[in-house]
Amino acid sequence: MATFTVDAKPYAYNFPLAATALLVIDMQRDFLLPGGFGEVQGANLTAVQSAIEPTRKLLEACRAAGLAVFHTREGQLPDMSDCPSSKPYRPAVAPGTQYTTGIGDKGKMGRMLIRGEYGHGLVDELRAIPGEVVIDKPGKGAFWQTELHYELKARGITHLIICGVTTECCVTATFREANDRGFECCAVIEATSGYNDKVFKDVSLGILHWSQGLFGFVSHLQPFLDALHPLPGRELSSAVETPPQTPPEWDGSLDMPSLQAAYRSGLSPVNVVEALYAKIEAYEKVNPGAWIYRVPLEGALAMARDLTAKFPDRTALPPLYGVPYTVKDSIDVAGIATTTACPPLSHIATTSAPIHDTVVREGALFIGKANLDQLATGLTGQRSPYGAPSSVFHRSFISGGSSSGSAVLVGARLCSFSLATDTAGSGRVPAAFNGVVGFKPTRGTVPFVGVTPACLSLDCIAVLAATVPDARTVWRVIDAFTPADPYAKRPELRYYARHVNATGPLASTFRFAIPPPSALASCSPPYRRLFSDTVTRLQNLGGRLHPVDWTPFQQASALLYDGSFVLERLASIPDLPGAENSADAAAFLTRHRADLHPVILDIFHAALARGTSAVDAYRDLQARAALTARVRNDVFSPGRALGVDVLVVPTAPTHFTVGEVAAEPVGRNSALGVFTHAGNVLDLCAVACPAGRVRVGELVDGEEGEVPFGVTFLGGSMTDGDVLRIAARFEAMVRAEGVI
Ligand code: TIU
Repeated sequence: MATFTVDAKPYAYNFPLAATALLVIDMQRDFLLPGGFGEVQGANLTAVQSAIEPTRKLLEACRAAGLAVFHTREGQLPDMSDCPSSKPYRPAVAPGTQYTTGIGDKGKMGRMLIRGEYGHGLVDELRAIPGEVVIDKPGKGAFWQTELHYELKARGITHLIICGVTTECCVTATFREANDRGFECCAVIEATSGYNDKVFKDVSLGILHWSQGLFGFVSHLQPFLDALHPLPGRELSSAVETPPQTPPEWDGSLDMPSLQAAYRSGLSPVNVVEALYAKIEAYEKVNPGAWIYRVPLEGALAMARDLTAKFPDRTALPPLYGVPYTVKDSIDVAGIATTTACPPLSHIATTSAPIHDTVVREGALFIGKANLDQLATGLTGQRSPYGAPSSVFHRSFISGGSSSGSAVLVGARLCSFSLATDTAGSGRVPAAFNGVVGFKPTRGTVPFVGVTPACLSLDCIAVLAATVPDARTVWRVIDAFTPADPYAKRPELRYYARHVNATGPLASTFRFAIPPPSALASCSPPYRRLFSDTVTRLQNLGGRLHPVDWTPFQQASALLYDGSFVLERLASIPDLPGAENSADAAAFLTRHRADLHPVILDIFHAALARGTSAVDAYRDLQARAALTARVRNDVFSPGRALGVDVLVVPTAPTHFTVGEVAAEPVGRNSALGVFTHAGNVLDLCAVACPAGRVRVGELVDGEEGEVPFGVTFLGGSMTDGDVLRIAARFEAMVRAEGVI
């Protein structure tokens, strides 16, 4: 990772570009312009405004260098329910107070320091652009009652360049809080100011770096401008007000950073769509069955043209601008059928899933809906009436499922990402078999709304993408608390997260566990060998191997298909328009015999035949709670000495051929999930990554070619940011070694 150095106090400040964010504190009208709260406080506004221009320069340089940018705004909710009484009361009752008005009172720019009022907004010079994060905070420090820590960790940020107003108040309060959380911070002298700089500024900043860096570092602006500018391939936005002079460069790659760089240099999404559709047509002849619906070329071109009209400023493009994407066909897109690969369930969606609307709003180009195992039930990709695509690597090998089409389309580079689902491994197994990344965030963080469920209490959205950073980019867009999702995690859970290790040996150390030899024995010989290579690589990356009690994972896995949860799949089948008694699972199966995949029918009939009682179901729920608590407390316990950061497993135990699955469709399907089934039962997050290649002759005598091998990093609930960081480091290593 490129690391930059600037002169600073108490000594040089080093910051890794990809792990650094600029944090601009409270550059709001209320603090900086006449008639706001700053004026009420008796501030010399001209003095405080002196920070605006240096902050603008710093912001421009950081944007041009591709740094993450965060802005904060101080303000209360309109009903002030988030405002401690002392905040307005203390100054108001002070003897001889100058305050005749205060927080919540009407001023010239609306109610002072109230969210949504004009004065609460950022000054025009420092407005946030698409893709930048704006954190609304009720207090002085930016971490209290906000998602700042979660958002920083979600992006793998460990270093903060801090500026804004006021130095003596919110800037240093936030700086000190960030320090406790492990962030390595540097304040920028010219880009911060306060209401009494003569008395406070030097002292406030001096305390930060006193005593060999009590809280962190302080530097001047110029060293940052020198360090950040110019970076190869980037231009300062002020320099590109005229159209680019050189033709746009695009290497044809759909990786998001390549696309974004090409769009910034003038490439049109129209050209991308044209090139892509030619490729799609050609691939259809090679490996059909990945699509259920494709947006016609004319429609895609129209959307691409709309995008260019909507975002004319190439220096301020949203994070998914012009990024072609697909959805698994259990996710609703208004006006298009959602089939869930189950014709009796097919219906034209009247509204889109919120995640679809969100990615489109952030610039993504929707090009179609991907095939899946019927009812999102299966890990093979062999259970759909719309065909069975094979692995993008080899015609004889399965694509994996249930998100079969999603993984194939990303693997064949026919879209940059696909939104899919993962209940028992449906986003991970196909990722492994097509050499792509499958990220299953913590359940209940990404809204599962507008999606036909497979097993509602275990369902989770998954992102399939070419790389870990791409999956992370999509996740940052769709990760949002949604009250409409009854399984949404409480938003407060985002307020707490473990500290970061920003510097020193601990910054690259992590603790990991692996399945015991008895569990790994289910892997094919090449998979065992490649997994062993993975363990060595992780140790070389700084990972320390810890023992783990495998029983809860094994028991959780068994609960999924041997217990009552398989019946929840029947309970999850939504009411069918016009059908009577559709909640009656047995009647549904009988009525739609002809339309259901024979393997799916067998699975459900077998589950019903077990005669599971309500007592069994409650026992399973209790077992799930007990196992989840055990794993939370004893395995992924990041605050404790014995906890591990990640459990690393082979994503699947082997890769079957189409013929092998046809010969034993249920048994081989179950075998595939041995390392994925427990994920959602135990409330874990998971990142499946490519980790090597297998010569297929090692799996099937006489076959030629290669198929990918993948591993999955599983982490405790809400530790997605940490798990992605480890996975990204591993991915960079295997990429650099050329083994994927
Ligand atoms: N009052 C004061 O000096 N500052 C604040 O209330 N907020 C910030 O510093 N942003």
